[in-house]
Amino acid sequence: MHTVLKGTTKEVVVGIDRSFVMIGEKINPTGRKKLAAALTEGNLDYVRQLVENQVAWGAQVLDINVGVPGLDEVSIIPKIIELVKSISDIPLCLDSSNPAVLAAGLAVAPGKPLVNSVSGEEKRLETVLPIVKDRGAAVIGLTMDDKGIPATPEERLAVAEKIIECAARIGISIEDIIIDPLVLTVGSDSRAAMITLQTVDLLRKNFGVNINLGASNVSFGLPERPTVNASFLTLAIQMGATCSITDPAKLGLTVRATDLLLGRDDNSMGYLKYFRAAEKLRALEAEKPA
Ligand code: THG
Repeated sequence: MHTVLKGTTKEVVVGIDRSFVMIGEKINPTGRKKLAAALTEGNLDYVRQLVENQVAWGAQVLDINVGVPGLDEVSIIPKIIELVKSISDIPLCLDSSNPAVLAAGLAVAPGKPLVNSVSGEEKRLETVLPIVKDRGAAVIGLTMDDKGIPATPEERLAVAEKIIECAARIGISIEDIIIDPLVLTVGSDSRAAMITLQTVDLLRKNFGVNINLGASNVSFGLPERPTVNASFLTLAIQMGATCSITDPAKLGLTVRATDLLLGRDDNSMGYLKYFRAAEKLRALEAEKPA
């Protein structure tokens, strides 16, 4: 199963037989005061820096979330997308729970974007899926519904099935759906990661669908988060996850090493190329004045 995303010129294929796709998470002001302030003040230099940095570190898609309380997201998201388009030609992942914001973003997004996200909640299925269909976009489906996030892998699988069926009814094919089995923090429930991993396994075996994870969520509240995130992502890729909303500067080497270990990197070319680029970036960053 292949999900094809397109930017202005770049095409990215998500699939179990492809290298794992990193969706850069950093254009998201949640918990990031500096970005929230930059978006509020209309200071696009900082956003530009985050875009360039993530692309340099190997992000193949960029997540765009402009949700700052009190800010008019509908008018800001097109401006941010135009900025990203002027810097990079990679596909975009529009991250909002507000259908009006998604529609405003989809109107200016290049190629074939990814919508983040729909869920099994009735109202969201009704409002988001038609927008996705009209634009010919792909969509992330979260395994939660009107009752919340199910506790068991089997129940999360059932929500995924509902999303896939609703989408099919209005003409969105399963190739254009990426299921996100949701990661909660292991800091508050030590079984949280296992439940997500088991859901990944069921999704792969039952539907063969592409699977995304917001891998950084797993480590909230814990020390040494990148290590926890990297360990989790490795396990998830082995189980069948095919893309992740993540920080490529922190997780890139782990992701390319996992591709190599799983036989998805002929002659280690992807890993070696990534390693050399990362070495150069680190040297540049070390030279920069603080
Ligand atoms: N699934 C889907 N979409 C998502 C998520 C998901 N979108 C939002 C989120 N989860 C993924 N994005 C982030 C972005 C940042 C962080 C975690 C997830 C994060 N930020 C650090 C913090 O808050 O402490 C700040 C790090 C920094 O400053 O660089 O951890 O699960 N479909």
